[in-house]
Amino acid sequence: MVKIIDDVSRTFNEFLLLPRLTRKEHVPSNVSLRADIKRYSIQEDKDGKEVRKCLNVPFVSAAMQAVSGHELAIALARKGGCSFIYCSQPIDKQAEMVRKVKEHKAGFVVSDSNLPPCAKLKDAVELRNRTGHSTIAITEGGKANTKLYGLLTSKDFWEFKDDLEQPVRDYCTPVESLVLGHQGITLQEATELLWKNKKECLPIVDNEGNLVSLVFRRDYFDHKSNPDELCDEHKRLFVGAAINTRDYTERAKALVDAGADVLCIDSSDGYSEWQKETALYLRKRFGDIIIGGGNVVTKEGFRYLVEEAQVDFVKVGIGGGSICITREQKGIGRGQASALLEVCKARDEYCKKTGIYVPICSDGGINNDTHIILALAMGADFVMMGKYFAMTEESPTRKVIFKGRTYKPYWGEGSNRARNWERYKEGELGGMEFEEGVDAYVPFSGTLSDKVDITVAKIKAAMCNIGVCDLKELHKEAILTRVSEMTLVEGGTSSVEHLDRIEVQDR
Ligand code: MZP
Repeated sequence: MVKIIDDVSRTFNEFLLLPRLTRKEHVPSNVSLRADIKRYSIQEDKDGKEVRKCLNVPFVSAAMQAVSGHELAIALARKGGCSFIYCSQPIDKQAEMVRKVKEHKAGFVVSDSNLPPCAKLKDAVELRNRTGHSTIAITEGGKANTKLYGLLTSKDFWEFKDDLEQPVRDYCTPVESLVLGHQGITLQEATELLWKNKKECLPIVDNEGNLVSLVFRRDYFDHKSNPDELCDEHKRLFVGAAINTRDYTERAKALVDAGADVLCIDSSDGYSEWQKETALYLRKRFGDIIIGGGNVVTKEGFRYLVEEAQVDFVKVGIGGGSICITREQKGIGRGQASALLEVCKARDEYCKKTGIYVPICSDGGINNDTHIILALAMGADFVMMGKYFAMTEESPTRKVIFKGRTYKPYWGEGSNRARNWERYKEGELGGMEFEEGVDAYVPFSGTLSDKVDITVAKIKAAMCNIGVCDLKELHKEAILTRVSEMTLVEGGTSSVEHLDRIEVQDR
């Protein structure tokens, strides 16, 4: 006979947080958003023997083609979070993305807008529109790490006046006239050269004149203004990578060799023997590396991943993703709030019994900043987001304009579009009869840095209202209330006209 559990499946929108006493020390500058990402022993932590692995902000980006490429991973690590580079691509390409993040030296950018001298101005326009980068390196091979010929910027030609069939070699500033930095130069020295020569961009070359990287004047300030930057012990940016339960032996090795700090087993249903087999292999092969497992939505799933598979953190969520149709297609899943509350309770019980704390990641269904605050209050240590990041400048897709508004494409990993990569690898895909994700567009929301700053400000303000200064206190002190539909209506604006919906006429 089927078993029916008592409560209904609940979502974030059904809850609100109650304010608690705000003391004078509860100001945003005192609030820390550091979040554990690796299991640890409470006792060893108290004795000072444990070096806890933490994110500086509790956000990770979803392992999805439309989300976590190397540019987004760099931008997110600089804000204190971590990206999971997607595994729905060939192993060498994924490893290359990880490598690009690890090799990114703050302020030193490997040029990804390059053309050979014979390319035409129209190619430069096309490249600029595609990447949004206005400085193009002109190199002998048309790619980075070949001999530098010159630099072409938007100021060197006028798209609407010059003949776009002309070669870029006639318009760029040739290498002889450029101020150059030499490989090994420090960021401080490079910045001084930029200031002294009143330049915006300094190409760094090796002894043979090959382009190594570019230093931009604006990046210096950017670097200074990112105090939360998340790095490994060698001061390289922190990055994660997703793996699947099929080619994990080969893939994980390539990713670890490329420098991945965290491996996360990517599956919509992680309560499986494949997941256990994969996690145990990774632990045996790579020792102390951080391993994430999931996704689960029940306490049984949590216990299995923690006790049997011994993962370091557990990802919670099935069917709540903004592009996900798993629940419609298979009838499998659970409201994200219910799933999270049950799994976090199981985590706390496990911690009480064993003294081991296992971080929880709430994955999918974050529709606004309030949902992040609720997820953290419900016990999540950090949240994984797809749509939130797909909307930003740094996601790996091109902007499109539709009816005067700017959008970015966003598609699920279970959509045909995402799964197509395997066709190139092994010919026609066998066995895939239905999709679990859709192919969609999301509104463009600007740079990741600006977006994260606003979200962080809101979370810190809410934590001050609750009277807590860190996430552990939030887990202990938060009090949630369920909301009626009428409470939701009351919470919105009432009987006022929004300026953007009416035409204001000047008198
Ligand atoms: P969201 O932040 O866009 O709401 O959700 C992102 C999450 O949706 C991912 O981290 C992943 O767990 C899940 N996802 C990704 N693709 C699919 C799909 O095609 C999916 N069904 O459910």
